[in-house]
Amino acid sequence: MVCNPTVAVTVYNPATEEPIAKLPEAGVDEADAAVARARAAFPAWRAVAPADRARLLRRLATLVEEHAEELALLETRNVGKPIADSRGEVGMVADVFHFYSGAVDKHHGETIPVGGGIDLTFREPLGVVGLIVPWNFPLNIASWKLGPALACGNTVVLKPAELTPLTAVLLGELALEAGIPEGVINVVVGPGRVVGQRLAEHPAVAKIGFTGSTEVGRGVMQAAAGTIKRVTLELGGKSANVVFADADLERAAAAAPYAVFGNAGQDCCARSRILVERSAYDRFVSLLVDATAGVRVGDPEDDATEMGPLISAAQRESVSSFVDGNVVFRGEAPDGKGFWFPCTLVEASNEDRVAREEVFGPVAAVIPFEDEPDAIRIANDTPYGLSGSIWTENGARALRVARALETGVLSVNANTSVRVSTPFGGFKQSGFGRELGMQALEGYSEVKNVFVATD
Ligand code: TXE
Repeated sequence: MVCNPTVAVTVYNPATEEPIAKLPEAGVDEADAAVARARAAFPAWRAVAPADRARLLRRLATLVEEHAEELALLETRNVGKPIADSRGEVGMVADVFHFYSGAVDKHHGETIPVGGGIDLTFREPLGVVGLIVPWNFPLNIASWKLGPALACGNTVVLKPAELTPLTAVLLGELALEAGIPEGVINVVVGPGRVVGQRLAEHPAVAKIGFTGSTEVGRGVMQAAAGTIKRVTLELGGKSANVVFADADLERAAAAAPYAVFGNAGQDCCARSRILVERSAYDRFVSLLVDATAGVRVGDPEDDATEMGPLISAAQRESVSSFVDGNVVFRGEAPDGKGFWFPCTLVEASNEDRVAREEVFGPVAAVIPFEDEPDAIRIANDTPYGLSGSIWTENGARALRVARALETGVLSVNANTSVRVSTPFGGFKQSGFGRELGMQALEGYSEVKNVFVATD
């Protein structure tokens, strides 16, 4: 880790509001030092034989598995997410490194038939890449960027969010223990507007992989423009959960709360607009209220907990500002210390602020629609386009609507968005570029075309 020993970042447990760690805070000089170290490490890292690079990533995956409980507990204490969720996320981190370990020698160039010679393409690493990560899935999102970046032979500067740096620091230590050379992964803990901004502007950084708010993403894109950096942006969402009257309503209602209240709603994929066909509206809303009342909110370290607190007091204040309309359900939340907010369902129109802006908290807008074209119109009437779900027993309709929705990731009769081997990313103002799957490798490499004259 690179840091300025004179300034400290204090990290809190959002369930107790107690400080849990104090870390030195990096500034511009430390960001520059990290880039210099990554630059120095690049030639040797790109030259590591593919099988050896794969072995190092595999070793990192194994170390994550061996330290799974420690990582999960750290993530739970720092983010407030239920321990069962943290365990699942750490499992995914190990799977991500296993996947990209296997991808190292499967992402390659081709030969293209041309006249007068032979044409070859190579997949070249970019060099030093800056990875800027948010606080909602700190370790997971770091791994989605680190895996493909390292597999392609890049070196990295990883900037976790100020509120949640702990698992990134531990991951950096595990990478060294795995044998990944010094300087290949540099974790820099510091403010986004200082360290993040510097990485986005730095002439020696070739690419920024960013996840965060659309507003900050826009700024990163502008800062990166000065040096024509490559940019991948995974930004906000306002995704629709579209429930047709011909769906299995019990199943759809049982799943819907977890599609928006998971991670206390602090999820860019949250299906926070629940669109319901008018003819099934009353029945579905009644089932939804019952299912939402069943979400277990409480101590994140309890195995049975399904929803913990929000990340901060500021986040709670921001989420509260969305609840001023027609509340159809408001659940329970613990009293006392911790940034708690109850599961809340609000009846809304798609024009209301709660349906237009990303709440990033456990508040869902329930919106009726008349028929299939109306559902598509409302679902697409948003500047975002990240994820979404379609619930119907009609297979043709499922595919027809899936093709019509302007969004990067969709589930039919399910509410999951993210899998290690499948591409993840947004349309419209939810960003561009894809993470996960083989597609992520495209964003961390350049195609070089070489023509060899043979005539
Ligand atoms: O995100 P930011 P914040 C949304 C969500 C949330 C809001 C604010 O609506 O309420 O954003 O959260 C770094 N140059 N999402 O403030 O600010 C920052 O340090 C470069 C959506 O945490 O976008 C952190 O590491 N980097 C979301 C990262 O950017 C900068 C995830 C994200 O922070 C920077 C999180 C700058 N000028 C929040 N300023 C999602 N889509 O998953 C900040 N950063």
